[in-house]
Amino acid sequence: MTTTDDTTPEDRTTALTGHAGALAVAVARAHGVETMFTLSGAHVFPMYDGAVTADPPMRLLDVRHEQTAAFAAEATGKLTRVPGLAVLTAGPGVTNGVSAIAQAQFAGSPMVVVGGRAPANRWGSGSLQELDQPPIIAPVAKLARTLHTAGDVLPGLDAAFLAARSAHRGPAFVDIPMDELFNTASGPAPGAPVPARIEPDPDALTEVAELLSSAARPVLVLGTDVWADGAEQAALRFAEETGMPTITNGMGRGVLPAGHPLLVTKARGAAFNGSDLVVVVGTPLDFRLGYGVFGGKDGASPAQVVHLADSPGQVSGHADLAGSACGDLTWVLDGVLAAFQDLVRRPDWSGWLADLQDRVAAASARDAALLAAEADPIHPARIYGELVPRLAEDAVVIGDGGDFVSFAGKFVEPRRPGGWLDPGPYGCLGAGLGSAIAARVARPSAQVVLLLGDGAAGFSLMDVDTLVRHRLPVVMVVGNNSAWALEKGPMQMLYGYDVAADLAHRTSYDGVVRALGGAGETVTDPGGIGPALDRAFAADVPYLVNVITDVEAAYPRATFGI
Ligand SMILES: Cc1ncc(C[n+]2csc(CCOP(=O)(O)OP(=O)(O)O)c2C)c(N)n1
Ligand SMILES: [Mg+2]
Repeated sequence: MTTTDDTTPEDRTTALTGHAGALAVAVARAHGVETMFTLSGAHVFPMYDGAVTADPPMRLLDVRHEQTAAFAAEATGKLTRVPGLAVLTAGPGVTNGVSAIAQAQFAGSPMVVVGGRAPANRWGSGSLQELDQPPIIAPVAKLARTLHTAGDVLPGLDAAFLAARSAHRGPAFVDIPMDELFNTASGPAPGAPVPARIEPDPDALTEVAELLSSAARPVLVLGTDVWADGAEQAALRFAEETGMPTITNGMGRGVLPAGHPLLVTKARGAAFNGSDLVVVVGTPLDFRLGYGVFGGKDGASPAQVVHLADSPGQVSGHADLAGSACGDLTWVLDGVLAAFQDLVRRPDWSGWLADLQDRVAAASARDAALLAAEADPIHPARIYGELVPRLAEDAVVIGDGGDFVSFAGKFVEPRRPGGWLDPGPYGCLGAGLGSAIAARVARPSAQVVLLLGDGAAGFSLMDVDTLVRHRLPVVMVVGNNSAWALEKGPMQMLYGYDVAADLAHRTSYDGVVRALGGAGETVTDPGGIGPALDRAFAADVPYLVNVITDVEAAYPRATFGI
């Protein structure tokens, strides 16, 4: 690729000339991309040539299944808040990435997928993998379009990155016909514009502050977009200055660190049932939050609900809202706080907070017994009893599974934001290895712990091969209950029997990892978990601790999300 400086004083633009793959890499780099996740296909070769000939080269991370490439891009977006980039070859490469793209759309994760596409000059003649892909992707992405010519790549991909990075964030997809991807074009260097911050309506902020000042038992909920929007400091400030009891979910976990006196996630039921005002920030009012209805049991009135969102389209359309505001979440939170502090009436919530704190303490005491359980077969909680004290402050913990991951949500309380990855509202099994690869790359010196149900493990474990080839050590822990437990329990409950819910007895998932060049061990005795984890953290290869757990120890679930 050549770069020319057009240095007339009036027009100091830099022009790029190169094949479309090189131009695409230049755009991605301008938007902060450092790694291209991919699985080979001739339709996208120029993307690789663009990566290896760039100065400096862009890192290529080649995986064993396109779902892993796409989940790695999604996790990169979540962890770094810079769009992750997946390059998927035409046809099946792209369709294998659809679940991860949908997951990114549901979770608001910034990512860009560049798809290969059958050549334009043969379109309609039946060339290999000739599939019109944007119509398949459009329902699950912010943007899905074909860049028809090499000349479209600079502006088209720049626009895709801008869409992915703009609130509400999400996936953007482009495909480029193979003949055009090999073609040369030139154009102005990508501007990589920074998305404009959305200004909230000041009147809406004042109304929310007024609702807050007349609340007796408020609760604050902080979700994924607080982190995605870079509002974690504003959110902590808001919680601490108002003194509101706070519950976190998704990537909002860790905004109030574990043990923070205002963090009442462990008293969630009592907080929501007893509250008269729930202020939900940066997360949809979906099944995870009772569809936005809090309390109202036994003839009591439900709590009033305020929804604060990162963009207009995210404000709930189905919930009965007492107030709402949208925009850049730092501005929203600081704006509500300033308006609240201007009000004469500053309510005293200390009694309400103290009551919830007592409940948190009681719940923690109850948990302590489970975390130390000596049961045989092993209770999954015991794994967290051993893992949590071994986690460093900057650990990245990834959950991929059913009940096993629900237990993680209950027992692993992050000490800082940006280190907890769960599947989010799309709930797609199989993100595990892709997320672990992304985490190891994004946080080279942090602990990376991947928690896998034995069922979930089957979706992506072959990509341990990728960890091995690219020398990416991570710690994997399988909660091996020989079942799809999160489905087995409900089916038993509904039918009194279950089918299609059992897995092979005590499969050696650590053996799979060893066969692929990593290491690991099976643990059947509760006392063996801690030492096995120590060996896993000390290993310099991917290491899987396969813990045989009790299938009867189901997660006590209040909702199945339907
Ligand atoms: C791609 C995908 N397929 C199926 C499901 C439905 N599902 C949700 S949880 C679950 C069971 C997971 O089993 P496992 O990973 O072993 O965890 P466990 O519940 O046994 O702890 C299934 C099948 C899903 N969420 N995603
Ligand atoms: Mg299982």
